[in-house]
Amino acid sequence: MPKVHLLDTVSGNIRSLVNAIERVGFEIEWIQSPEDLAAAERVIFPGVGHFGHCMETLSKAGYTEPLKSFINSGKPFMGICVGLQALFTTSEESPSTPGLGIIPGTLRLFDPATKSVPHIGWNSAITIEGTEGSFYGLRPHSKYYYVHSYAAPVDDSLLADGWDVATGVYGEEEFVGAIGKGNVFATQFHPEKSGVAGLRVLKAFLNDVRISPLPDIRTAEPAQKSESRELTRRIIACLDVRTNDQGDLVVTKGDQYDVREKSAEGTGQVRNLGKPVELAKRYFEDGADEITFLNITSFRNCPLADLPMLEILRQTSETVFVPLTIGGGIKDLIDPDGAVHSALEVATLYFKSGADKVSIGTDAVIAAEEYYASGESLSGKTAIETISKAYGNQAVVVSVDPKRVYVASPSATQHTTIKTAFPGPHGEEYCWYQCTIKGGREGRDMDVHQLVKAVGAMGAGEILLNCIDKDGSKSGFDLELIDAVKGAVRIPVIASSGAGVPEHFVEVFQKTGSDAALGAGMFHRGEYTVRQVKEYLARKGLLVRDVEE
Ligand code: 1PR
Repeated sequence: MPKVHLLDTVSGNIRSLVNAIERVGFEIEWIQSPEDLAAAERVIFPGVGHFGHCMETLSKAGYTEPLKSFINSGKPFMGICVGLQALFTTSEESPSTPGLGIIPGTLRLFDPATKSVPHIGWNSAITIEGTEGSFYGLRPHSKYYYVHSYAAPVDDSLLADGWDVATGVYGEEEFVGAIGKGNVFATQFHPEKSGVAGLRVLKAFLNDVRISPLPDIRTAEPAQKSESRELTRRIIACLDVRTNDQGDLVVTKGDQYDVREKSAEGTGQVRNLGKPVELAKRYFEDGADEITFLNITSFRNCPLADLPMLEILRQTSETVFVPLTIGGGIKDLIDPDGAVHSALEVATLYFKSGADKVSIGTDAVIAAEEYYASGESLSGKTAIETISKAYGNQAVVVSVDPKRVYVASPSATQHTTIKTAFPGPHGEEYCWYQCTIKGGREGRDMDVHQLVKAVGAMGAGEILLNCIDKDGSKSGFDLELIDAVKGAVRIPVIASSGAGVPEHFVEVFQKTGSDAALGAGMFHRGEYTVRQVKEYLARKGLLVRDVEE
């Protein structure tokens, strides 16, 4: 097998990239010291997380000058995500830390006043006319997976300086999605997470097949909606996983979080809807934009290294090239032999096994309670803070499990209420959303507004907004809840719970500002496929990522 050198100084989810490179027929050789760079023929540098942290790690390990020399030697170099950003002069994320300075310019924070930040999801990388000679495998109608808060603005001086630029559009901002000149090629998006379109880019770079000039379609009237240059509507397939009574790891699905079959005799077996790795692969092939695994029983009393979800992720990441999120049990853990592991260690193990994001439920509520008890001061020690500091806030999702508490009037509670169009059992016209922990089994004296504000302050990158009242109901998402949460935070919100038909996805995107929508039961039961949902959205004029074969 031909080889490529991989420089991984800032460890994150490198497994997906390794799997993607192997998938397109190349073998990895690791760069283990700065001296190895001199002998390398082709290098990929997948930076992750914080710009300053990445540059400082490179510098401390002695890589800065050897990396510049490699790039200046004319041998093929590819940067990914922060690996692209590292090529620039500076970043607003860490103004005092210099980048490699190969490309003139400063990375800027997306404007959070007008849209959710980070920018998460599938967007374009469309070449500006006449500038495609340094690119590999990019197609104007393909969508690529981005996750970042800072980006390089599109600047004429880049073009004047001979850089080829491909762009995406987020809200009112146009940003650099890919950039290249001579031997340098870099993508802000993650090719290893961009399905078939991303594998095509990697394969072309590794085989040195540059794209031939393509027309500039930025100003052309899109022939189809899917040609539009913006973020698509993200559809996420969610798999709740646990062991059943026979000891097998299964995908299950509850009604209001009760996952046992109902029978005349009472409570029955845990519902078994399939095998996690198989189902994830099916949803990927069907066009799911992301896959989320929720380990709903957290495998208490299991040593960290033996957690079954680690193997599920390892296997899934071999065939699924879209982002993978893992939730359940992300907190400080004590092994049965007494060994203590921090939440950061737990998350690290998941990232190394193929996860791109971790989702935190119970521990986030406890941390938020402590945040308010301490007068809204940050301890720096919570799982959210430590993981987002190490891996970037885009890697930390907070999964919220709220349920409605009806009240006759707002004055009946100290919590933030909404006036609901669906009154309570005694005609109550108001409700607040109570946060729960331990899979909905325990309600806390905290409302969803308080929770999302606190976790936003701690550095969470995204909210996975479940709703216990709606879970498994097939009656549509709780639009009132989603509206309330969108109004309270700037980070992206994933709508979850209640999807039963494709129309529910259209409704949630048209009537709320939700950034993504998640379905579970309707996919597992085979009532609709992800592809059918996306086709329906497209027919209704909503932009979705086409499934590429
Ligand atoms: O608290 O950090 O250990 O995380 C536990 C995680 O497991 C949380 O994310 C929590 O939401 C989840 N969880 C715990 N118990 C259950 C349960 O069902 N008994 N599942 C559970 C939550 C809810 C959704 C579901 C949607 C869509 N599952 O993710 O997939 O409601 O379903 P639908 O489309 O079929 O309506 P921690």
